[in-house]
Amino acid sequence: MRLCLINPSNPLVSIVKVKESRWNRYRVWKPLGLMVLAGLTPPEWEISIVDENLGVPDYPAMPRPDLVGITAFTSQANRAYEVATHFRRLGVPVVMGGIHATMCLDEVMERVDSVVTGEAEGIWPQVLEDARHGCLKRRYDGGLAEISNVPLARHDLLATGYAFGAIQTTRGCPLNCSFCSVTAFNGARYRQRPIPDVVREFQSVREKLVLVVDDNLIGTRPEHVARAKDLFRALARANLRIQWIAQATINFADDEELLALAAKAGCSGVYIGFESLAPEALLELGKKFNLLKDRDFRASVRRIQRHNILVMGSFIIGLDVDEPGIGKRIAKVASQYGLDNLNVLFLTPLPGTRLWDQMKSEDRIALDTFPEDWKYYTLGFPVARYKHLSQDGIIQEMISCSRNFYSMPRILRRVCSSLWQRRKPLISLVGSLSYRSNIRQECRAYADFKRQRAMGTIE
Ligand code: B12
Ligand code: SF4
Repeated sequence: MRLCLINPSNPLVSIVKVKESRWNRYRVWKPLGLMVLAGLTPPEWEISIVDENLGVPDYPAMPRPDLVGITAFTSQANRAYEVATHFRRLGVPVVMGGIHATMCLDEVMERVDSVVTGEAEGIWPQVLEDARHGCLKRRYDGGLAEISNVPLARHDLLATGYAFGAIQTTRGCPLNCSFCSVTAFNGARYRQRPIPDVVREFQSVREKLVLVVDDNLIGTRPEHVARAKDLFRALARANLRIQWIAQATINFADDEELLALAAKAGCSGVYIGFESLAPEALLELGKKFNLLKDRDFRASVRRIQRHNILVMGSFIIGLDVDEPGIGKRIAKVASQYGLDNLNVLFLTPLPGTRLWDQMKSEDRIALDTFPEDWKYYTLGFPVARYKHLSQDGIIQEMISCSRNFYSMPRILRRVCSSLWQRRKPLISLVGSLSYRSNIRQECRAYADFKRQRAMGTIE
């Protein structure tokens, strides 16, 4: 029995096009969900994983699979349906799962043979068994997995073409920020994989750089932080010689022991969601961790960097408080905080989030011809109506932010300061150049977007 697992590409997401720019190699993360599915699949199945981000294969020339499994974020849904149509025409049953299938069940059910909602661990063996007997059900629900049942992902199946390996150690987030799908999808309970499993999985990763995909590696409560420390101690003991990057909330900066252990375990960078400069916006988004009254962000960032850990910050543009000039202000504040890299995203209502419900009720979703418009839900296009910024205006703000933060003088200043502080100047330089190389591609994408809108393809 042949199983083909597919991660569809989105042609509008330039950062994942490895062949277009060699810098993109440092920004592509492996489709870990499919590697976990492969880990759950019994040995009688011959498995192949196709990541279209590394190039779309000649599907008709491939050996005919007995079952196709497709994953998709919302932004990949259109392409997922094209791929599904191809295989269904050949009579191959297609199962789709992942976040979009869970949030837009009815839409997906119309386009594939079977849909798996939620996490797959508890249900995938049953799906395969039914497929083997030719009696796939239209819908399965995996709910939330028992975290100790998460298998080791099959890192051997996607062995080349990536600079980074990927690993997950926790699921779920209690913070439930209005724009984010994680609490709706993975639940509010912070579930932690057993530390020995995580260490074993790290040992099976071939890359020397790894991205830990957890939404918040250290969690929010003292017991979460204690577990993170235990994990870091175990990783350090295992002496893996792997450098890794993770996502965390700003409270990462508040515990010197945690920072020292993380660095010893191989942490070389951390993504932190700052989201907004305005406290009222943070309140609206529900990001209470960033709201501590006496928090000095510059000092917090510096404390992390002192442990030789780079800090990548992410902000949202298009919040109700954002007015013309916001792009430059974000770039300036990010520089004042001393961030090594900056990632700015358009406020985007993703299905299943509180923001979606709110914007829908206020008739503020501008791009709503679905499923076609899902391809713009990359957080890289303005898909909503923003309070103080027109569509053209917000695009200009985004470009001005990137050009300011990634101007050559600012990049050099950052590299010099990391040299001076004996941090990782090379990684900082590669990261910045990767972002900078993308600005031109982004401008082209915005120009196409505006052209299509003017032609009436987009409202
Ligand atoms: C790593 C990651 C990325 C990586 C992508 C890696 C990859 N190729 O998968 C990068 C950095 C590239 C990325 C990019 C983006 N991401 Co992202 N990302 C994540 C993150 C943090 C972890 C995903 C992960 O690996 N999870 C671990 C695996 C094991 O879980 P899983 O993929 O969910 O798979 C499980 C189930 O879903 C299910 N399943 C999944 N697929 C299938 C398929 C079948 C057939 C079956 C049966 C089951 C099944 O089984 C798996 C095991 O339980 C999630 C947050 C999250 N917690 O999910 C956001 C998240 C998925 N990303 C999100 C977004 C919005 C994006 C972007 C659109 C915007 C952006 N700039 O961040 C881009 C778009 C990329 C694109 N190609 O279009 C949103 C998606 C929301 C939505 N409705 O689509 C999330 C949920 C974060 C959020 N804030 O809401 N992302
Ligand atoms: S944005 Fe981060 S902190 Fe907020 S709900 Fe999502 S994962 Fe949790």
